[in-house]
Amino acid sequence: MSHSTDTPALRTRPEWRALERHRDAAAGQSLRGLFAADPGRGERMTLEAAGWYLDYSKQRVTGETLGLLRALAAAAGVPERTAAMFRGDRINVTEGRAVLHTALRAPRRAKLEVDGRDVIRDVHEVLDRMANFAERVRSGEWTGHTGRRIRHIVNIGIGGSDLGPVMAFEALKFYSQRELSFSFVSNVDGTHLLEALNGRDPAETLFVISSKTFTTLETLANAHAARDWCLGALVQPAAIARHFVAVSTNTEAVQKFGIDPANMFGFWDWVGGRYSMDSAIGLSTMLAIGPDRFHEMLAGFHAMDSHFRTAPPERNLPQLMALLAIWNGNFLGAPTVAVLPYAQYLTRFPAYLQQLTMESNGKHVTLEGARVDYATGPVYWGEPGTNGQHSFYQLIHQGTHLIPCDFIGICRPLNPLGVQHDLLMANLFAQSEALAFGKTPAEVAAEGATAALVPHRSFEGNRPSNTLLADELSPHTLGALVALYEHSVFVQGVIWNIDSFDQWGVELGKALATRTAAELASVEAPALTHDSSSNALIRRYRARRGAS
Ligand code: G6Q
Repeated sequence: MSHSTDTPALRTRPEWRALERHRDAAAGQSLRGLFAADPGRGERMTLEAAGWYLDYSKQRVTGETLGLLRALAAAAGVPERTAAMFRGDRINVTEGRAVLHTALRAPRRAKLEVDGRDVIRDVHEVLDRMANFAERVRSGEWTGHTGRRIRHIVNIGIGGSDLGPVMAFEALKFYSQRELSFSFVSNVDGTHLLEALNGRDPAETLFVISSKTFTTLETLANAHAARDWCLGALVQPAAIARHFVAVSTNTEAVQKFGIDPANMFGFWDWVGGRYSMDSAIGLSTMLAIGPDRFHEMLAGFHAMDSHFRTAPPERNLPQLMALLAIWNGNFLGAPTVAVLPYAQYLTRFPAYLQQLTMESNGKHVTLEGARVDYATGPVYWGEPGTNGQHSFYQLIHQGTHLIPCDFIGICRPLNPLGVQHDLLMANLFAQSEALAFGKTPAEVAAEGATAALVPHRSFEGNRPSNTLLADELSPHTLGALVALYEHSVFVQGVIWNIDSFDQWGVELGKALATRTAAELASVEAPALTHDSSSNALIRRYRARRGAS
């Protein structure tokens, strides 16, 4: 562990104190004032990397703020910790693991040894096996048990084994093979699986069971139900080998389930679930878009990785995004961030980002185990624009909480339709402008509003936002976008001195339900020893769930 117990507490660092003084001195400063004083701000406060252009001029920062934030990052050891991550040091200290998702997208020629193993060679071996399999399914060479072509692919997984695959499938649907249909089943609610299988023919359906541990309750319950559904029609156990493949690190459990290890695609303990969409967990993505496009996506990830690793702090996009997030959360007190992609294909991106950011940085103790006395990961949420404008934007514009926004837009539409893309983008630009500059009571009055209505129709403005633009939504830009947020999350975690790569809260959930599930299953009324609320809820449920 690079940090010892004498690491200075974050809030006592001189760099943190300097930022507090700077914040207090700038109180009352507004985006209107900042733009008026510096008309070139909108062009200057921008940064471009790996196909993404960030305009951060509508953040409540000046050059001085950024300098102070960079000093904080340096003092917190961001460069050293970044090098340690890329090198394969065990920076996930509570699990004693390396954190090497960046190795998943390193080019074949790259070299990285961890514990004497060439991990890049391992990565490309699996990628090649995935490509071979994906091509066989896509071409129709791989058939089901009765010789029929595979037409439906069902990914069964949850959390990191679902959110990345489903987000990437939606994001890259334009590039997908349309004769194949895809479903993503995660919830242990039987409805999810049954609706996905409704009308499907088992002889044409391939299940990809995605589970790093192959012990996750939801995934195993759905996988067993899927196997029963399959055997209900195809009868012979040999059918499983043609209709089930697994993505996992647990060969023994995969074999026990009945999947041929030849049809298992592996990964490693140094890939965290929420950082795994570019590992074999991306098999469904590769089945959809094909190996070449999948490699383009990996190249996009890698382009952002290289930028993050080598760009100086003043021109480092993930570090900048992280520092803006720290400024908004820790110094301006914003508890949440809204992610607003103006791209229908990015419909699942906010959900994906929720896991990436909140599971990584929703931590309350430092690496050394001390309770933090500052806010850590903010709540991420969002919906694609323009839909959100007709629901929750009201609160962002006129509510009492400060909610920084990340707007994401694409310049060239994949599906041009009349003027609709211009309309979409006009809305994005108009929203960030309105949030930043608002509308003063004088302006509202000048539009003829009655005195009684002026306060209701005024907008304070001064709401900060980022705008991220890419020329097009491609596998490459998607990979770069995900890597941008991954590294931003990492830098924030380094500054907060927390372990961004463990997830004890998820582990708790995995353990908790087991006892209660046994109590629900028992025929005799069990002696319940929970609190009175939980006891009563369990009793009521048992009494009312019906004969089944
Ligand atoms: C991600 C988490 C968690 C995990 C799921 C599924 O970082 O660890 O979301 O991905 O709990 O776990 P399995 O892949 O092991 O089924």
